[in-house]
Amino acid sequence: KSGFLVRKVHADPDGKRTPRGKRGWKTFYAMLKGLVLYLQKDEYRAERELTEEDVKNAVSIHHSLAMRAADYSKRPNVFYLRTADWRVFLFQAPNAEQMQSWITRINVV
Ligand code: I3P
Repeated sequence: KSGFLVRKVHADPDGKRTPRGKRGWKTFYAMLKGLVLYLQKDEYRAERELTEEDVKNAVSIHHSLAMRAADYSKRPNVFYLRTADWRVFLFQAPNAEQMQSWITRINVV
């Protein structure tokens, strides 16, 4: 599965609140491959190799949990992703259907 997602980092490893200055929303082209959610910052190019930055931004979804961010009302179609190391991301999908599809795909693996 792949598509555009807008990401906000809410908590760093161990659940520590991400400091101000690092909490802004950023658009990525996301690709779910196996247990890894790759987030490409640059415009998506299917054939290009992963950059160092891509590797840094990749998120392991092993033992992670995705759920609709029912308590977050500033933007629509936002879901939480809580990882095994207790990081928390918010991701905004382009529409409700895409949001649900990402949640389902992340939680099924
Ligand atoms: C953050 C940015 C986010 C905002 C966040 C700010 O600033 O403005 O959009 O979240 O608020 O800290 P920065 O880019 O300097 O990190 P919202 O869009 O959800 O308001 P927060 O600290 O209350 O999460």
